Amino acid sequence: MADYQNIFTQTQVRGHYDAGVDLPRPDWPREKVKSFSYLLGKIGDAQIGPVYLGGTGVASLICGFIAIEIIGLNMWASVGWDPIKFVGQLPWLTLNPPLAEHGLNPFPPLNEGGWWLMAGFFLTAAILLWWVRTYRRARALGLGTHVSWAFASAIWLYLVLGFIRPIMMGSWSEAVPFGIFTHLDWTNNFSLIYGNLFYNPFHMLSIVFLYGSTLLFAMHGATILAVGRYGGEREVEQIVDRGTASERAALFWRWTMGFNASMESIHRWAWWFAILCPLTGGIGILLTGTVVDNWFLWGIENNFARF
Ligand code: 07D
Ligand code: 07D
Repeated sequence: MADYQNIFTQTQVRGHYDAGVDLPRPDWPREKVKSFSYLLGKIGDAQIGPVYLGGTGVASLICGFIAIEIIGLNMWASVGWDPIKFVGQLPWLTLNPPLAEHGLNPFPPLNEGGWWLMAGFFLTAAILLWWVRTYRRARALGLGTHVSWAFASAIWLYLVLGFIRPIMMGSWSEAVPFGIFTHLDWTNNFSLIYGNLFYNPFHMLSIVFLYGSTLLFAMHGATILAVGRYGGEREVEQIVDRGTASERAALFWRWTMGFNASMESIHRWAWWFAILCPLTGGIGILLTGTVVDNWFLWGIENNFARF
């Protein structure tokens, strides 16, 4: 592409409308939406479109819409259909999973968890369909499927929390409620019930990769911005045509910490750190209540926790 944009660009470079690369098989009519936004151009690409809807995209949006409707209408009903209370109390409103007495019954009474199961079904369908969309769009463009596998890692934790672990525990009541503060309460209670999640080694690992991801992201983002004046944001070209930007970036990290990643490997570092955060987290949640009932006592048994 001929356009050049970075955070130091004072004027917005705006060429002709770019419909993207030609693909072997014609897909969605791409030329319908043709517009530019000055404000979007301030933070990224100014061009709006081409937007791809496609079968799985449309199906996902419909499922997502149904899930949000079920959750929203249940919340609204819980404040007696008062619109002011609905908006004012939104962060505290909730749609809870089935009561414990219903176990894994797939059809509990609607007001005792039936609506939650239905919303969960449609939300999960929406998320999985969106995953298929990321995979198929990547393939259609001849890309690797790295984004899809990263997304799959988040979906793994989501499925552990709301589907796999509840099934292993024999009750939907183990799952997370749909609600802003109630899902925080659930998280806090989960830690308390199972003897302090801090002593779960997989929670520790998940935190390592969460913190590590922000650190790597900050280091990489900062490095590339710092060498932007030497064209360093054209990272891939710098792998094969090592201009002064890449050399300076590498030297900076060798000077300051003795080692530098390469223009290519830094993205693998970032990808693995991001993926390992929910991957290890999901393992930790799956073990809780199934294999280990109290992480603090488990820590004492394994000689790393002390009274
Ligand atoms: C910035 C990309 C944009 C995405 C956003 C999220 C919704 C929910 C509400 C149905 C980084 C959009 C939110 C569509 C609509 C209703 C009622 C991503 C960015 C802005 N949480 N959590 C939040 C979810 C769990 C925890 C915020 C989802 C676990 C803690 C938001 C899930 C546990 C804190 C949210 C999920 C847990 C939050 C901001 C699913 C352990 C906070 C999220 C599907 C992992 C923070 C009030 C964000 C907060 C927060 C959404 C699961 C813990 C509402 C969709 C059960 C401790 N969570 N969460 O920016 O401010 O993500 O809460 O699994 O402190 Mg959570
Ligand atoms: C939630 C993956 C699912 C999301 C998906 C997205 C939509 C929205 C909308 C487009 C985030 C779907 C999106 C539907 C579409 C729009 C607008 C990923 C999700 C598929 N903890 N903790 C973690 C810390 C404590 C607890 C992970 C720190 C306490 C529980 C993380 C601290 C207690 C769980 C982490 C701390 C406790 C966790 C999450 C400090 C509470 C989990 C990683 C400093 C009092 C989860 C093993 C992640 C986990 C988890 C960090 C403390 C409880 C590393 C830093 C002791 C129950 N905690 N935590 O990627 O995996 O989440 O644990 O105190 O389940 Mg914790």
